[in-house]
Amino acid sequence: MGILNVTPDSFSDGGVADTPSLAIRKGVLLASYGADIVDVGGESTRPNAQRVTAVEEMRRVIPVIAALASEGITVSVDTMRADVARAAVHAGATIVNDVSGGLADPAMASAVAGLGVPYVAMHWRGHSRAMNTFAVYDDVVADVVTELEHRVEALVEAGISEHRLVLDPGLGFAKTAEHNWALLSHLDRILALGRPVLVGASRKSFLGSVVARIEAEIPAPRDRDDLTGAVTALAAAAGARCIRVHDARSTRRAVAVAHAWTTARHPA
Ligand code: PMM
Repeated sequence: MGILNVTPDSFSDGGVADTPSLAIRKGVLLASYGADIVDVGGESTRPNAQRVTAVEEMRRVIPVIAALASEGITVSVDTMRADVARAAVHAGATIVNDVSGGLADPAMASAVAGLGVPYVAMHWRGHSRAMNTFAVYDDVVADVVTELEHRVEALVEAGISEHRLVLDPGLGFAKTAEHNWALLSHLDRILALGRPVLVGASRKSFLGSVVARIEAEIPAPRDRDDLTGAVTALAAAAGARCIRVHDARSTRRAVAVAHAWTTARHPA
């Protein structure tokens, strides 16, 4: 899944694609480099980000989604709002990616049920401006698994069929670096919930913190694609079905390495 943030303020690529024509070009490029899905978002979720209005979010994403879908590209919409999800699917998106797992907008679950599209439900505890204060767990893996289980129950109750649900541990959302590594190293516990798992580690700051132990400087977000590739290979080998990333080409290669590794271990 290639990331297309149509925002002026995302943490690693904000401003790169904040006009529709630049965004469309970047989306086409992501697909040509091997992204199976292009994930279009119009609201930054970086720590301390302020919310934008639904009207502004739609103004940013809808023309881009319509153009990419008309090129035959599979598009997901990264939104916490039911109205934006609905407009995006009408414009050609075929997947809804909600970092709040339906918690930010009480109308989201029934809207997605009505739209009948796959839904990525990420583990989430609160909006970006306050999320760091929620990074408190007894046992992060057990707590995230339990909270995701509760989301699955509520989403199915609202009418989303279980086979359309994809789960995501929500790396960096109300999580410290230690929490993120614990979740990545226990992906099997999230996979045991029985749904496909999406991992979104791309360029996040916990990757930079690893380098601080071996190098003098923490790499800037744009200089973290090799670290993202290492996590991608490990996550794919551990069974993640989808990896959400900024750089599609290096990810495609990392996934190919994971595939070669796992198929050599379990030949058909
Ligand atoms: N991370 C971000 C945005 N959307 N969606 C899912 N499903 N999982 C994530 O981890 C996730 C997401 C924030 O990262 P960005 O600013 O690089 O898009």
